[in-house]
Amino acid sequence: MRTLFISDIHLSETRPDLTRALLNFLHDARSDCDQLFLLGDIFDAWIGDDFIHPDLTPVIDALKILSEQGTEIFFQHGNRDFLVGKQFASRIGAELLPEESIIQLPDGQSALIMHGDQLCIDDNEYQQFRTLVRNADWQKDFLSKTLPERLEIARQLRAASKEKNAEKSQDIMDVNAGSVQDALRSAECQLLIHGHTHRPAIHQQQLNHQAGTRIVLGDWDKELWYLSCNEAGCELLHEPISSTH
Ligand SMILES: [Mn+2]
Repeated sequence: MRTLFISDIHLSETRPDLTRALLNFLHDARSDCDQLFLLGDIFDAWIGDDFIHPDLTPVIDALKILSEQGTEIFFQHGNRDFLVGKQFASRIGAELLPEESIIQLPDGQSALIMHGDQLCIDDNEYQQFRTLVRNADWQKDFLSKTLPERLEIARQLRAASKEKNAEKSQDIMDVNAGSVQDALRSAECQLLIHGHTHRPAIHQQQLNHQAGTRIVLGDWDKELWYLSCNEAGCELLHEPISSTH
């Protein structure tokens, strides 16, 4: 039994090396992956299931093949691809998960999984934005616009976020320790798995006098990161991404 977790690949037509790396990763996963969890920001932008950049269709096909061959695929939204919908999920044979889910790992441990942006509560500005764009009416209104309109809004939002983030301290953009504890306490879990911060690590922390663990997945840039879990436990792994072939 093998379960894999990936997040923050930020696939886009501007990074064909990331698309190739993911295609290789999914190909390798075919032989022995029972469950694949996509924990958000797999795509750098998503403006609706009705528009997928042609350069990304090989990824869609590879995910579909993987699910058809028996790997269960689960998808959680990130702050970039929060508009991924049921249509896309069914196209790849994946199940869309709520933004916080509790799952069981092959070693029997329960884990709370999420993208992780909801833990960054010190970033007030971002949390306000998150509330806005996660609102069903806002999403419905956005998706009813024409493709050129949606592309333009997405471009503006990205530019604004880049500008704002440049002014923010690193601490503000990391998770808030209290929100991690609250999340684990209310889920009654000792293990949290998330992405988003691009700070891959395994943190041990104290929770109500009990040991808690927080595993942070890495983003894909020069290296690809994944968490691999089997009956013996979990390993956070990384490999270089080749830009040449
Ligand atoms: Mn993110």
